Amino acid sequence: MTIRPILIHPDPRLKTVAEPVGEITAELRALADDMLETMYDAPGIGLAAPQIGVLKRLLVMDCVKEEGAAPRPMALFNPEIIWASDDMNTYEEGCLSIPEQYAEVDRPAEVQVRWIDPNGAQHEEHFKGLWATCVQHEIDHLNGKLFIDYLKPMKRQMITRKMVKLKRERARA
Ligand code: K1U
Ligand code: ZN
Repeated sequence: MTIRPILIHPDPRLKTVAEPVGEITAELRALADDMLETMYDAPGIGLAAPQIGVLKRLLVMDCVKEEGAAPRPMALFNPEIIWASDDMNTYEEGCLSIPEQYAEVDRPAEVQVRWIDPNGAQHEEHFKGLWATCVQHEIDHLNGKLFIDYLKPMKRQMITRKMVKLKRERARA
C-alpha cells in the first residue's frame, strides 16, 4: 500500500466530474487500499479519488470516532444518493484539499446511498450524523464540488487566496 500525495485547491482536477468505474479490477481494489492508507495517515475521515488526482468515482471513509471502537473502513465505487431527508444538519466541515480551513455547511441530515463494494457487490445503506455529512462531502468531490462552494463568494475567495499562498510556500520549501 502507498500513501499518495493529496491535491490542494485550487487545482482543475478538483473541479472535474469523475468518471464511473466499470468492472472492479485488482488495480481498483489496490487504489481503494492506497486511499484508505492515505486517509488514515492524513488523518481524515474521508477521501475521494479526485483528491489524489484519479478522476474515477471512488470514495473511502471511516467516521468511527469512539475511543477503542473498531474501525469501519469503507470503499464505495459509483456511489449514488438515492434519497435525502428534508431535515437538514449543520456541521463545521474541513477538507484535506483545503488544509486548516473550516466552515459550517448545511446538508440533508440523512441520506440513503447505493454503491458497489471492492468485491463487486451492490450495497444500500441509510447514513445519518457524521457519516451522512461525510458521504455527501465525498460525493461532492466526485462531482467537482468543494465545501467552500457552499460559502459566500467573499469567504470562498479569501480561502482560495490562502491556499494559493500555501501552495507557493510549499513549492519553495
Ligand atoms: O474529503 C476530505 O477532504 C476529507 C475530510 C472529510 C470531511 C470532514 C468533515 C466533514 C465532512 C467531511 C476530512 O477528513 S477533514 C479532517 C477531519 O475531519 C478529521 C481529521 C481527524 C480526525 C477527525 C476528523
Ligand atoms: Zn474534502
